[in-house]
Formats: sequence, C-alpha cells, structure tokens
Amino acid sequence: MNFDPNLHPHRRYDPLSGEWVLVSPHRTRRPWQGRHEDGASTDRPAHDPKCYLCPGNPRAGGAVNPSYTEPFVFTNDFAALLPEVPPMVGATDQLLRSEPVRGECRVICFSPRHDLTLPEMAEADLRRVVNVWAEQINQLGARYRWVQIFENKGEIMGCSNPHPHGQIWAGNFLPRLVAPEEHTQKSYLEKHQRPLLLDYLETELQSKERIIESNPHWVMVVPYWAVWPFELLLLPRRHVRRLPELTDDERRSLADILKRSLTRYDNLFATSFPYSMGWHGAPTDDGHYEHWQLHAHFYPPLLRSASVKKFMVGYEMLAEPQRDLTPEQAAQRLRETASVHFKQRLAR
Ligand code: H2U
Ligand code: ZN
Repeated sequence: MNFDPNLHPHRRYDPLSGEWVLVSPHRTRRPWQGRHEDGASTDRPAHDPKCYLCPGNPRAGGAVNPSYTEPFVFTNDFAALLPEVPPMVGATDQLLRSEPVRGECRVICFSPRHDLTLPEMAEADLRRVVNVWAEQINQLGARYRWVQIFENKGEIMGCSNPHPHGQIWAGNFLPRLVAPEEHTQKSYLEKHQRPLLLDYLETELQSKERIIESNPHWVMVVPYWAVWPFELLLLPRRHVRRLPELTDDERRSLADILKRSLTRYDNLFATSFPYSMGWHGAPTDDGHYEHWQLHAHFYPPLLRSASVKKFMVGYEMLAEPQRDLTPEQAAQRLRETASVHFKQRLAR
C-alpha cells in the first residue's frame, strides 16, 4: 500500500512556531456523541442600551463612551498589564523565577453598530479598523516591545460581549508564543537570505491547494501545519514587517480579503463563526527585524457544525496537538462556501 496523506497518520512541522502537529485523517469517520451547544442568537438591535461598548453608554468602570461613529479605542477598565508597577523585591530563586512587566491594554470597538460583525461591515468601515490597528502599533510600539492586536469572537471563545470589538495588549517583553517566531524567522533568513514566510507563500501559490482567498496584495491560506480544523494564515504578497508599513492600496485590499474570508467562515456552518485572530509583526523595539514578515493568525474552535467544536484536550494537552480533517480538506470546504454572506441571502 502507498502512503496517502489523506488517509494515513503523519506529522507536519510548523516552521514558524518550530512545533509539530499530528494529522490523523482516517479518524474523520468516527462517531460523535459529544456536546451540542446552542448557537448564540444572531438577532441583535443596532444599539443596545445595556451594552457597555455601544456609543453613549456607561461602562463597567464608570466611564461613559462618547457618541462615536468610527472605530473607538479606550483603555481597558480591567487591564491585565499596567504602565506603572513598583520595582520587584526579594531573592530570585533558581527555580522560582519571575520578572517585572509593564504594559497597557486597550479595547477597540470596530463599529458603533451593536448588531454587526467584521464580515457584515462595509469595506470602507473595515478599512477604518485597519487604519486604527496600524495607528495603535505606532502609538504603543513607541513605548513597548510587543503590541498584540487581537479579536476574540463568540461566546464559545469566552468573549464577553457580542458588540464587534477587539483588544490591544502592549508589553515590554516578547510573549511566549511570539518568541519562537522571532527565532525561527531569524535563523531562516540567515540560512536562506529570504524571509521564511515569503518563501512559504511562494510554495502555497504554486500548489494553490490550501489557498481560500487572494487578491493583488494578500493571500489567505489554511497553513500546511494548521492545528485548528479551519485555522487560517493571512500573508501580504510583498515583504512587510509591520502594519503601519502598509500602503493605502494594501489597506483597501486587506479590508477586501478580510471581508471575503470572514464571510466564508460565517457561511461554513451558517453561524457567526467564532475565533481568536491576531496580528504578528516585527517587535517594536529598535532591533533589526528584516527577517520578520507581517501575518495574521485565525484560530477558530469549530469542527463540524455551529455547535460541535474541537477540544484541545487529552493527547493535545499532554503530548501534541492533533487533527483529523486535513488542512487541504479544510481549504476545499472553505472554498466551496458561498461568497455572499448567509444573512444577506436570507434577507432577500
Ligand atoms: P472580551 O469580550 O474579548 O473579553 O473583551 C472585552 C474587554 O472589555 C475585556 O477585556 C473590557 C474587559 O476587561 N471591558 C472594559 O474595559 N470596560 C467595560 O466596561 C467592560 C469590559
Ligand atoms: Zn453594543
């Protein structure tokens, strides 16, 4: 019998994180009697008087939101990182290590409309979100080494509020999941004189197997080494280190590919697709970062329907992440979804 990656167990290597994932495609046929969660209701008012993110409403911290009409950024009232922390005292035991951290956390409301999500927003409004992301990298990057922009979407992901919003956490350290990307990209450039992710993009453009959307400036793929069933990686076609370097055309084009890809996500299970997404770009201290290529990761938890999610438990927690559906199958499923948002189709 010949080896078939669509049938036989194998491992795949993620050159960016430097970690492996176990792929077990033969298991996709096993029976499932697990939990079914109710999809969150999608009927929401354009303005919710009880929402702490809607324009003009009071927040939990006591502040009142302005009557904003464009993306609105405020300092998180329950920030995980603080700009001023007293100096750490006490002995540093070899095995009980710690270090001081400084930082800031912000919340970004993508739209004044309580009832929208990114793929339902107009492209021009998505472009405003892109501009604010870039602006925040500039502002916070001037003071902190790593600025993490992310969106945590959906109740199933522990998101506390359906109002379209994301977060920005900036800190004076390279976080645990980022540090490996610094090392892998640096050593790849030293060895091959080309950024890792530009070479990877070329490979994907040749095979086309895992691409789900593309335009003149961007490509969205299910990465070869994806851990989550419908994980995506968004890559610019040229060498860009950080969001603020994007030209106007690239920003417009980014709004376009975000809208189209996230529409496919929603259409996959006819639900507002939950995920955690975030941007990774060169650290914002004054080091040399030619090896960095800007990219965004999308990590959605859903596996088979609006309510059946992938659990990262058992073997995944104790040994290695594992997936059944292959990245190629996932890409095909996403490509087969309609390009018009299902809510728009229903409304007609
Ligand atoms: P999540 O829905 O992704 O958890 O983000 C909401 C964030 O908004 C959360 O970090 C903050 C929470 O601390 N928040 C405020 O800053 N003010 C509020 O009035 C409520 C929530
Ligand atoms: Zn709201």
